[in-house]
Amino acid sequence: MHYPFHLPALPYTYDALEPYIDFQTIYFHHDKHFNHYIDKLNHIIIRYPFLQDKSLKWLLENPDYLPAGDKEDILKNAGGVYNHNQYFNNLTNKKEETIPIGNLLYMINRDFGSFEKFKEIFSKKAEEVFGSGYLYLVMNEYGYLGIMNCINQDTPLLHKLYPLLTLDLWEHAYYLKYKNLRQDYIKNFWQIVKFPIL
Ligand code: MN3
Repeated sequence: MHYPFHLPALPYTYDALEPYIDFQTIYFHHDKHFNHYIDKLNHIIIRYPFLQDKSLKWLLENPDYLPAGDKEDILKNAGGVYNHNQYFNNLTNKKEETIPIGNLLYMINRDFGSFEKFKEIFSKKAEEVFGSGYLYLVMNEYGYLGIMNCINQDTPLLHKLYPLLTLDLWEHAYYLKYKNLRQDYIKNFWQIVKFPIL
């Protein structure tokens, strides 16, 4: 028996993002929801030895090679693993990481006008997301930025777009603390978001 995927450890403690995201939310989101996608994906992959040495990215970028009968379930669960990995790695309790610097700052200024303008547009689009899904800051193969919404567990990878920021807008990401006030969760994202160094 070979289970290729494992739950990665959180890159911070469960309470590190308080008061913006609380211990309980992070615990259930990471140890239960995220882990569930890993278990489900492993249970499908176990039946296909040729998929067991493939990366998550490969599974998501090559849907045509996936076994027809399980293709949708593989994409859904691999997407769940990929999106959660991005999301948790893209949060931080280090204030200095919440501001884009260097190349990324240059690209944000170029493609959105300013960092303030980018935050305004991203927040507005996040508030407009309907149902369960994600909002991403993505980069295309030419190095240009855009904002993209995926529903359920779709990922930008299928469109050759790479997420630089991933905001989980499923209710489980905020409901324990924020209840119906999703806009406050979105507003507080800027307090704990980790911008990558490009
Ligand atoms: Mn989630």
